Amino acid sequence: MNKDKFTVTAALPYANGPLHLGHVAGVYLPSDIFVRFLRMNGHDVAFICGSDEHGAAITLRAKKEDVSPKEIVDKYNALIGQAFNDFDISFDIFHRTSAPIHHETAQEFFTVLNEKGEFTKQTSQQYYDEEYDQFLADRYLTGVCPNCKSTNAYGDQCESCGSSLSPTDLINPVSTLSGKAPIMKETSHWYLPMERHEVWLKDWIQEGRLNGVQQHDPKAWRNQVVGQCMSWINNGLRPRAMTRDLDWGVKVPVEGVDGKVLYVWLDAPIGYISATKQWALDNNKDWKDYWTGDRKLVHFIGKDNIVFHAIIFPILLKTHGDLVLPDNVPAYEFLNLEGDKFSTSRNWAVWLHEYISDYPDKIDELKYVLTSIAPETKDSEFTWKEYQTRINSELADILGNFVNRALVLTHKYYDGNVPARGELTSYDQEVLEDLKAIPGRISALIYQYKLREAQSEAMNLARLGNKYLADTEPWKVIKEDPERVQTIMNLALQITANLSIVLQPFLPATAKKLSDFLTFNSNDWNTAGGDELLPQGHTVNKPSILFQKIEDELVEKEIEKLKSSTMEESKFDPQKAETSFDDFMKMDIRLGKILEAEKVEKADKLLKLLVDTGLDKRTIVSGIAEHYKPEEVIGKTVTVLMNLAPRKIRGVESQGMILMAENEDGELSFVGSEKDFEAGCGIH
Ligand code: B3M
Ligand code: ZN
Repeated sequence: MNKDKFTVTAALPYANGPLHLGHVAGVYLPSDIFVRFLRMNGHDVAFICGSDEHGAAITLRAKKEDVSPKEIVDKYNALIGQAFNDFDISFDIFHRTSAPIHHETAQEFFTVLNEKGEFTKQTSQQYYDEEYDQFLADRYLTGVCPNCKSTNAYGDQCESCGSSLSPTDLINPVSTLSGKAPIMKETSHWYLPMERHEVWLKDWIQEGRLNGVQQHDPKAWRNQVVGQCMSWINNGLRPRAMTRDLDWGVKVPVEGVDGKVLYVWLDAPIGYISATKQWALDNNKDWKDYWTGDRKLVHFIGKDNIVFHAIIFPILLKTHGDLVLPDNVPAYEFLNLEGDKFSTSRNWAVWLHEYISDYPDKIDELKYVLTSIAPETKDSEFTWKEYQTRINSELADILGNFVNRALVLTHKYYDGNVPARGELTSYDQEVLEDLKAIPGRISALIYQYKLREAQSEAMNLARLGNKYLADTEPWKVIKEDPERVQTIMNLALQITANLSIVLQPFLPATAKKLSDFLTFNSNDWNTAGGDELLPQGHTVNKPSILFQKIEDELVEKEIEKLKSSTMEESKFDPQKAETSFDDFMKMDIRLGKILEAEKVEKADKLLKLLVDTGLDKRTIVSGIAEHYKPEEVIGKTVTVLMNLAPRKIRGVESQGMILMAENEDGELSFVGSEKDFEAGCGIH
């Protein structure tokens, strides 16, 4: 029997917000099922997770909530940890990257690689916010996407079109700190020359070989994982900066270097190792056993983390030396919600902690639905209607119904004692064949990370039982052939006992209830398939209802809640960064009256205006010529920004600016005076 040893990791969630069902379906639930199954099969396994508490994801959230990064990570580490606990995700440890042991571990990693000459040091010009005295990495910059022209692309990625960007790709970049245009400033960083690793990476990812030795079966990796990695590699690997100018994170451990931290991807994945170290310390184990030798390392992640786990982290592990590379990186596609993407900013989400507090007795129900629709090979969708259908027509009508019938009839006919088995019909024998084959089919699927099919195979056992009772109709046969019914009920009870085993990885609470009904308990997967788990005369308890049906009201209520709490994506620009009263008061804004207007030569958009400002008559060049003819604007009362530094536009000096309102179609409108106030009146 396969007794491989495993270290299984689940992506470290950023401690900057709660978890939603997309995270659960695509990382935490599948990894939990996999690990529960491994444990039942006697594999030596460590199941590792923790919160990712560094990076711009955290500091930006802190700024938004106007609290310190530490307050943010403490709050969300606790919230997420509690939700995992309540949802019964069976991590061996849920650690955090702010722990000192993690900082030490990540720094040691950096130092080893640095001393081995695995980094290069490069100086470059990077965007810098003068007001905040800070370099602007990744998400600290927004601007116009060069590809789709969306106005709020980030320095590392455009969320509208999905293209990955670098800060200098952005058109009109703006600092998210000050809201101002950044300047360029020189800085130096440590880079990982990824191009050095191209050759072995290709062999390892495509063939599963490392230094000529077969490491894993490349066919066991999901197509989209291999595909994404190879497209990255074939596009040419480039040096990637491994440090950042930030003060929140793991400090770069080099003498004399200040204000620099490790890039979050040279920090977070090492969190798997530091968490293992902490767990080993707490449990009298040696962490190295879990990261060296013939240990199988498996990373459960979302598809947006593929290259970090299948390219960058393996480079770090290999160059560090003495550590295993992942055996598999089961990456999940995305789960959508009621026809739309999950969105934290728009609050289009079902939050795990809210679900748990609203439906504390429906944990397994949610697990069942999420595994049934898990986005294993393509994006999938959660709807409350499907939630209801799957629970009612599968869990309640098939599994619940079968278990209930089997146990109620056993009490009715035999006082709860398992009856003796008589001669088997050929139908009985077929059913037993199926019963014996199902656990093997489930395990084959789980070892291939096909958990969705594996759960459906486990449900086939309940289907088998349900059909067996429906076909054999013991409630009718009891009158003319009570002996036959003893055999039927014996078999039905053996099926229920098997269900209490094969359902454990998927529905642990339900399997436990079943065990309690049956006064039978086996955590050993190898006992599954047995047809004499419950001996004749063994006494079972009276059952209670396993699954309550989901009413239409619940579905309606949840959809209503989703719709009423979501924030519509505004067609207008988002509010700009905060400004001070003093800054506002520096602006001199007044009413003005347009006296003369003419087109500026060779400039389609510009009108040259003579404006009475109450103080003087001055020339202002305004970009409104495509919207107004000169004769239309003469006599209009408008709003003038008086003290904008004079600028030469097409050879004409403009001494101020006319403020205009603009609608979503790009039409312009003057902003004037409702009561016809005269030119020169101040606007404050
Ligand atoms: N926190 C990114 C994410 O949540 C990151 C994963 C780290 S895994 C080492 O998508
Ligand atoms: Zn774009």
